[in-house]
Amino acid sequence: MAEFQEISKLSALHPKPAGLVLQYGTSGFRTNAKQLDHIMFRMGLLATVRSKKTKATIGVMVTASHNPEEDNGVKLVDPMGEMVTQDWEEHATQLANADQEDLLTALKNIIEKEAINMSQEANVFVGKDTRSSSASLSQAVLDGVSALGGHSKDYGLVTTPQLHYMVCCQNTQGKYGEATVEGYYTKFCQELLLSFSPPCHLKKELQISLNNDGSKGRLNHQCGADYVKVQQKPPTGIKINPGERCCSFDGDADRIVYYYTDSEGTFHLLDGDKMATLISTFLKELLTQAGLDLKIAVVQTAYANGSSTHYLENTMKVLVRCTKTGVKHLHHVAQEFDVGVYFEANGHGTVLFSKAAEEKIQQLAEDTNVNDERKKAALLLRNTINVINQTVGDAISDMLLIEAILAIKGMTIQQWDTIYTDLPNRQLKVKVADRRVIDTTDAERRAVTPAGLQEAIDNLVKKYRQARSFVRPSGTEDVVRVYAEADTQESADALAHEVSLAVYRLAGGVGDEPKPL
Ligand code: G16
Repeated sequence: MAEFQEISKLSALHPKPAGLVLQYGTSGFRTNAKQLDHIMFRMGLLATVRSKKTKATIGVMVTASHNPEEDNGVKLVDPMGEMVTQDWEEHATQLANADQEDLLTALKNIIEKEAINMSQEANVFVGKDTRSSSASLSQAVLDGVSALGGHSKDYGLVTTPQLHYMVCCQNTQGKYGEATVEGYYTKFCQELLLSFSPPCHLKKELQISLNNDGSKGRLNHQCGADYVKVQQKPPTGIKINPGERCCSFDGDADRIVYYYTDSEGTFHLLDGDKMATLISTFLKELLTQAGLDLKIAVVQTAYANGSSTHYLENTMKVLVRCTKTGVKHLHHVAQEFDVGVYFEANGHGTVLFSKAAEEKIQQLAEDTNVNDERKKAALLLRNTINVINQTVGDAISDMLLIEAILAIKGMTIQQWDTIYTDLPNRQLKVKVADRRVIDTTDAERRAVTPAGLQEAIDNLVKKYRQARSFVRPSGTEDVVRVYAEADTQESADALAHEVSLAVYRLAGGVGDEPKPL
């Protein structure tokens, strides 16, 4: 086929460094930007083939999200704006790691296995973040698409959730919204201000001052949602007055965390767990007021603070489910419920409403025979659906939703913070020679390998009160992540350190031994 000759020629312009093997991780491929040119070209090929298979538009986002500026990465977006399915993650790994001379064979294998009709049209949307490497890497994606004769639309600089939104709009023929950046702002921002304005005067109250807007400094360097969450402190160089409500996004704006400092200068973090609690409480109250019998659940990961799970299950009486890290996992579990609120503690999350739930809410909102209280609740629920980006966690849409809820409830960030008290916790990273030696089970809460590691963790946890700890290999950075919580910060820090040492000793640590905090 003519396309295949073209691929041979063009792929030589995007050669794979010999011996380089990269795994499809938590959210696509991610590593130093210098190693990614061939990956991008090949993901352009894969997205084109996926588009032919699904007869729909596919998205490719060039970003390394929370990683340091010098990294980059790629996220593939499926037709309804969700992350690409797991069997295609395997295709992606095959294609990414094929030696230069085997690339065509690897591609043909996928085409054959998936019974792709190559004469089918293909359409790929491409977006990129602000990293300096993103321009040439997104060009490599576009080259891959055109090598297979696919059509592409380059959205340039967009957030990851914006690209997910575009793909969903395109494939629903505009039902979800208009597939433009303007359409995005109209749907999530303008409608929010209009629909929530009468009851809460949000428009008047919401004054935003922007810091670290990308005009200077390095992306995510001592700032951003991941920095604030993991370091448990505000971004460096930002002046915060006591009680001021602040939030930080990550590098591609699919995560958000809130925070403030009190009059004593103590830092308070309101992470994904606190957002899940506020949102699910708000929705549950509205469902009750509306008299709608819809099943609501909160989906978390092992990183969820024990206090949040306890509060949701025991005080809010909300169903809680735990999955592996990665929004793709949370998203799928959330789809099992009428209303599925999913948030990772790191601030990545959204709310999903089933079709049936949306219809019931819509019917009630239009019903002229219901009392005022039910009607008002139904209208608020409908407006809430309109401002949520259901394709993926979205920092902008999440922020507006939180702002609306706080305004409607007349709640300050301090009041929100006191709904429950987080157990002190600590997250650390350990460098090991090969992080794949750690295998986990039970939604990553227990390590199966290397031998003796889980036993060591269990023994360490026993030393502390209200303690819990787990370790898992990161899917976005070359590190093992360690999480610990306990009744005091000193205990959480000590436990995290001791578990880090166990990882270092039993899982092949490299460099210096972890030091106490
Ligand atoms: C990605 C995923 C998140 C995950 C995070 C960290 O976020 O989308 O679901 O929590 O990586 O993953 P890991 O602990 O495996 O490194 P982002 O915002 O970096 O794309």
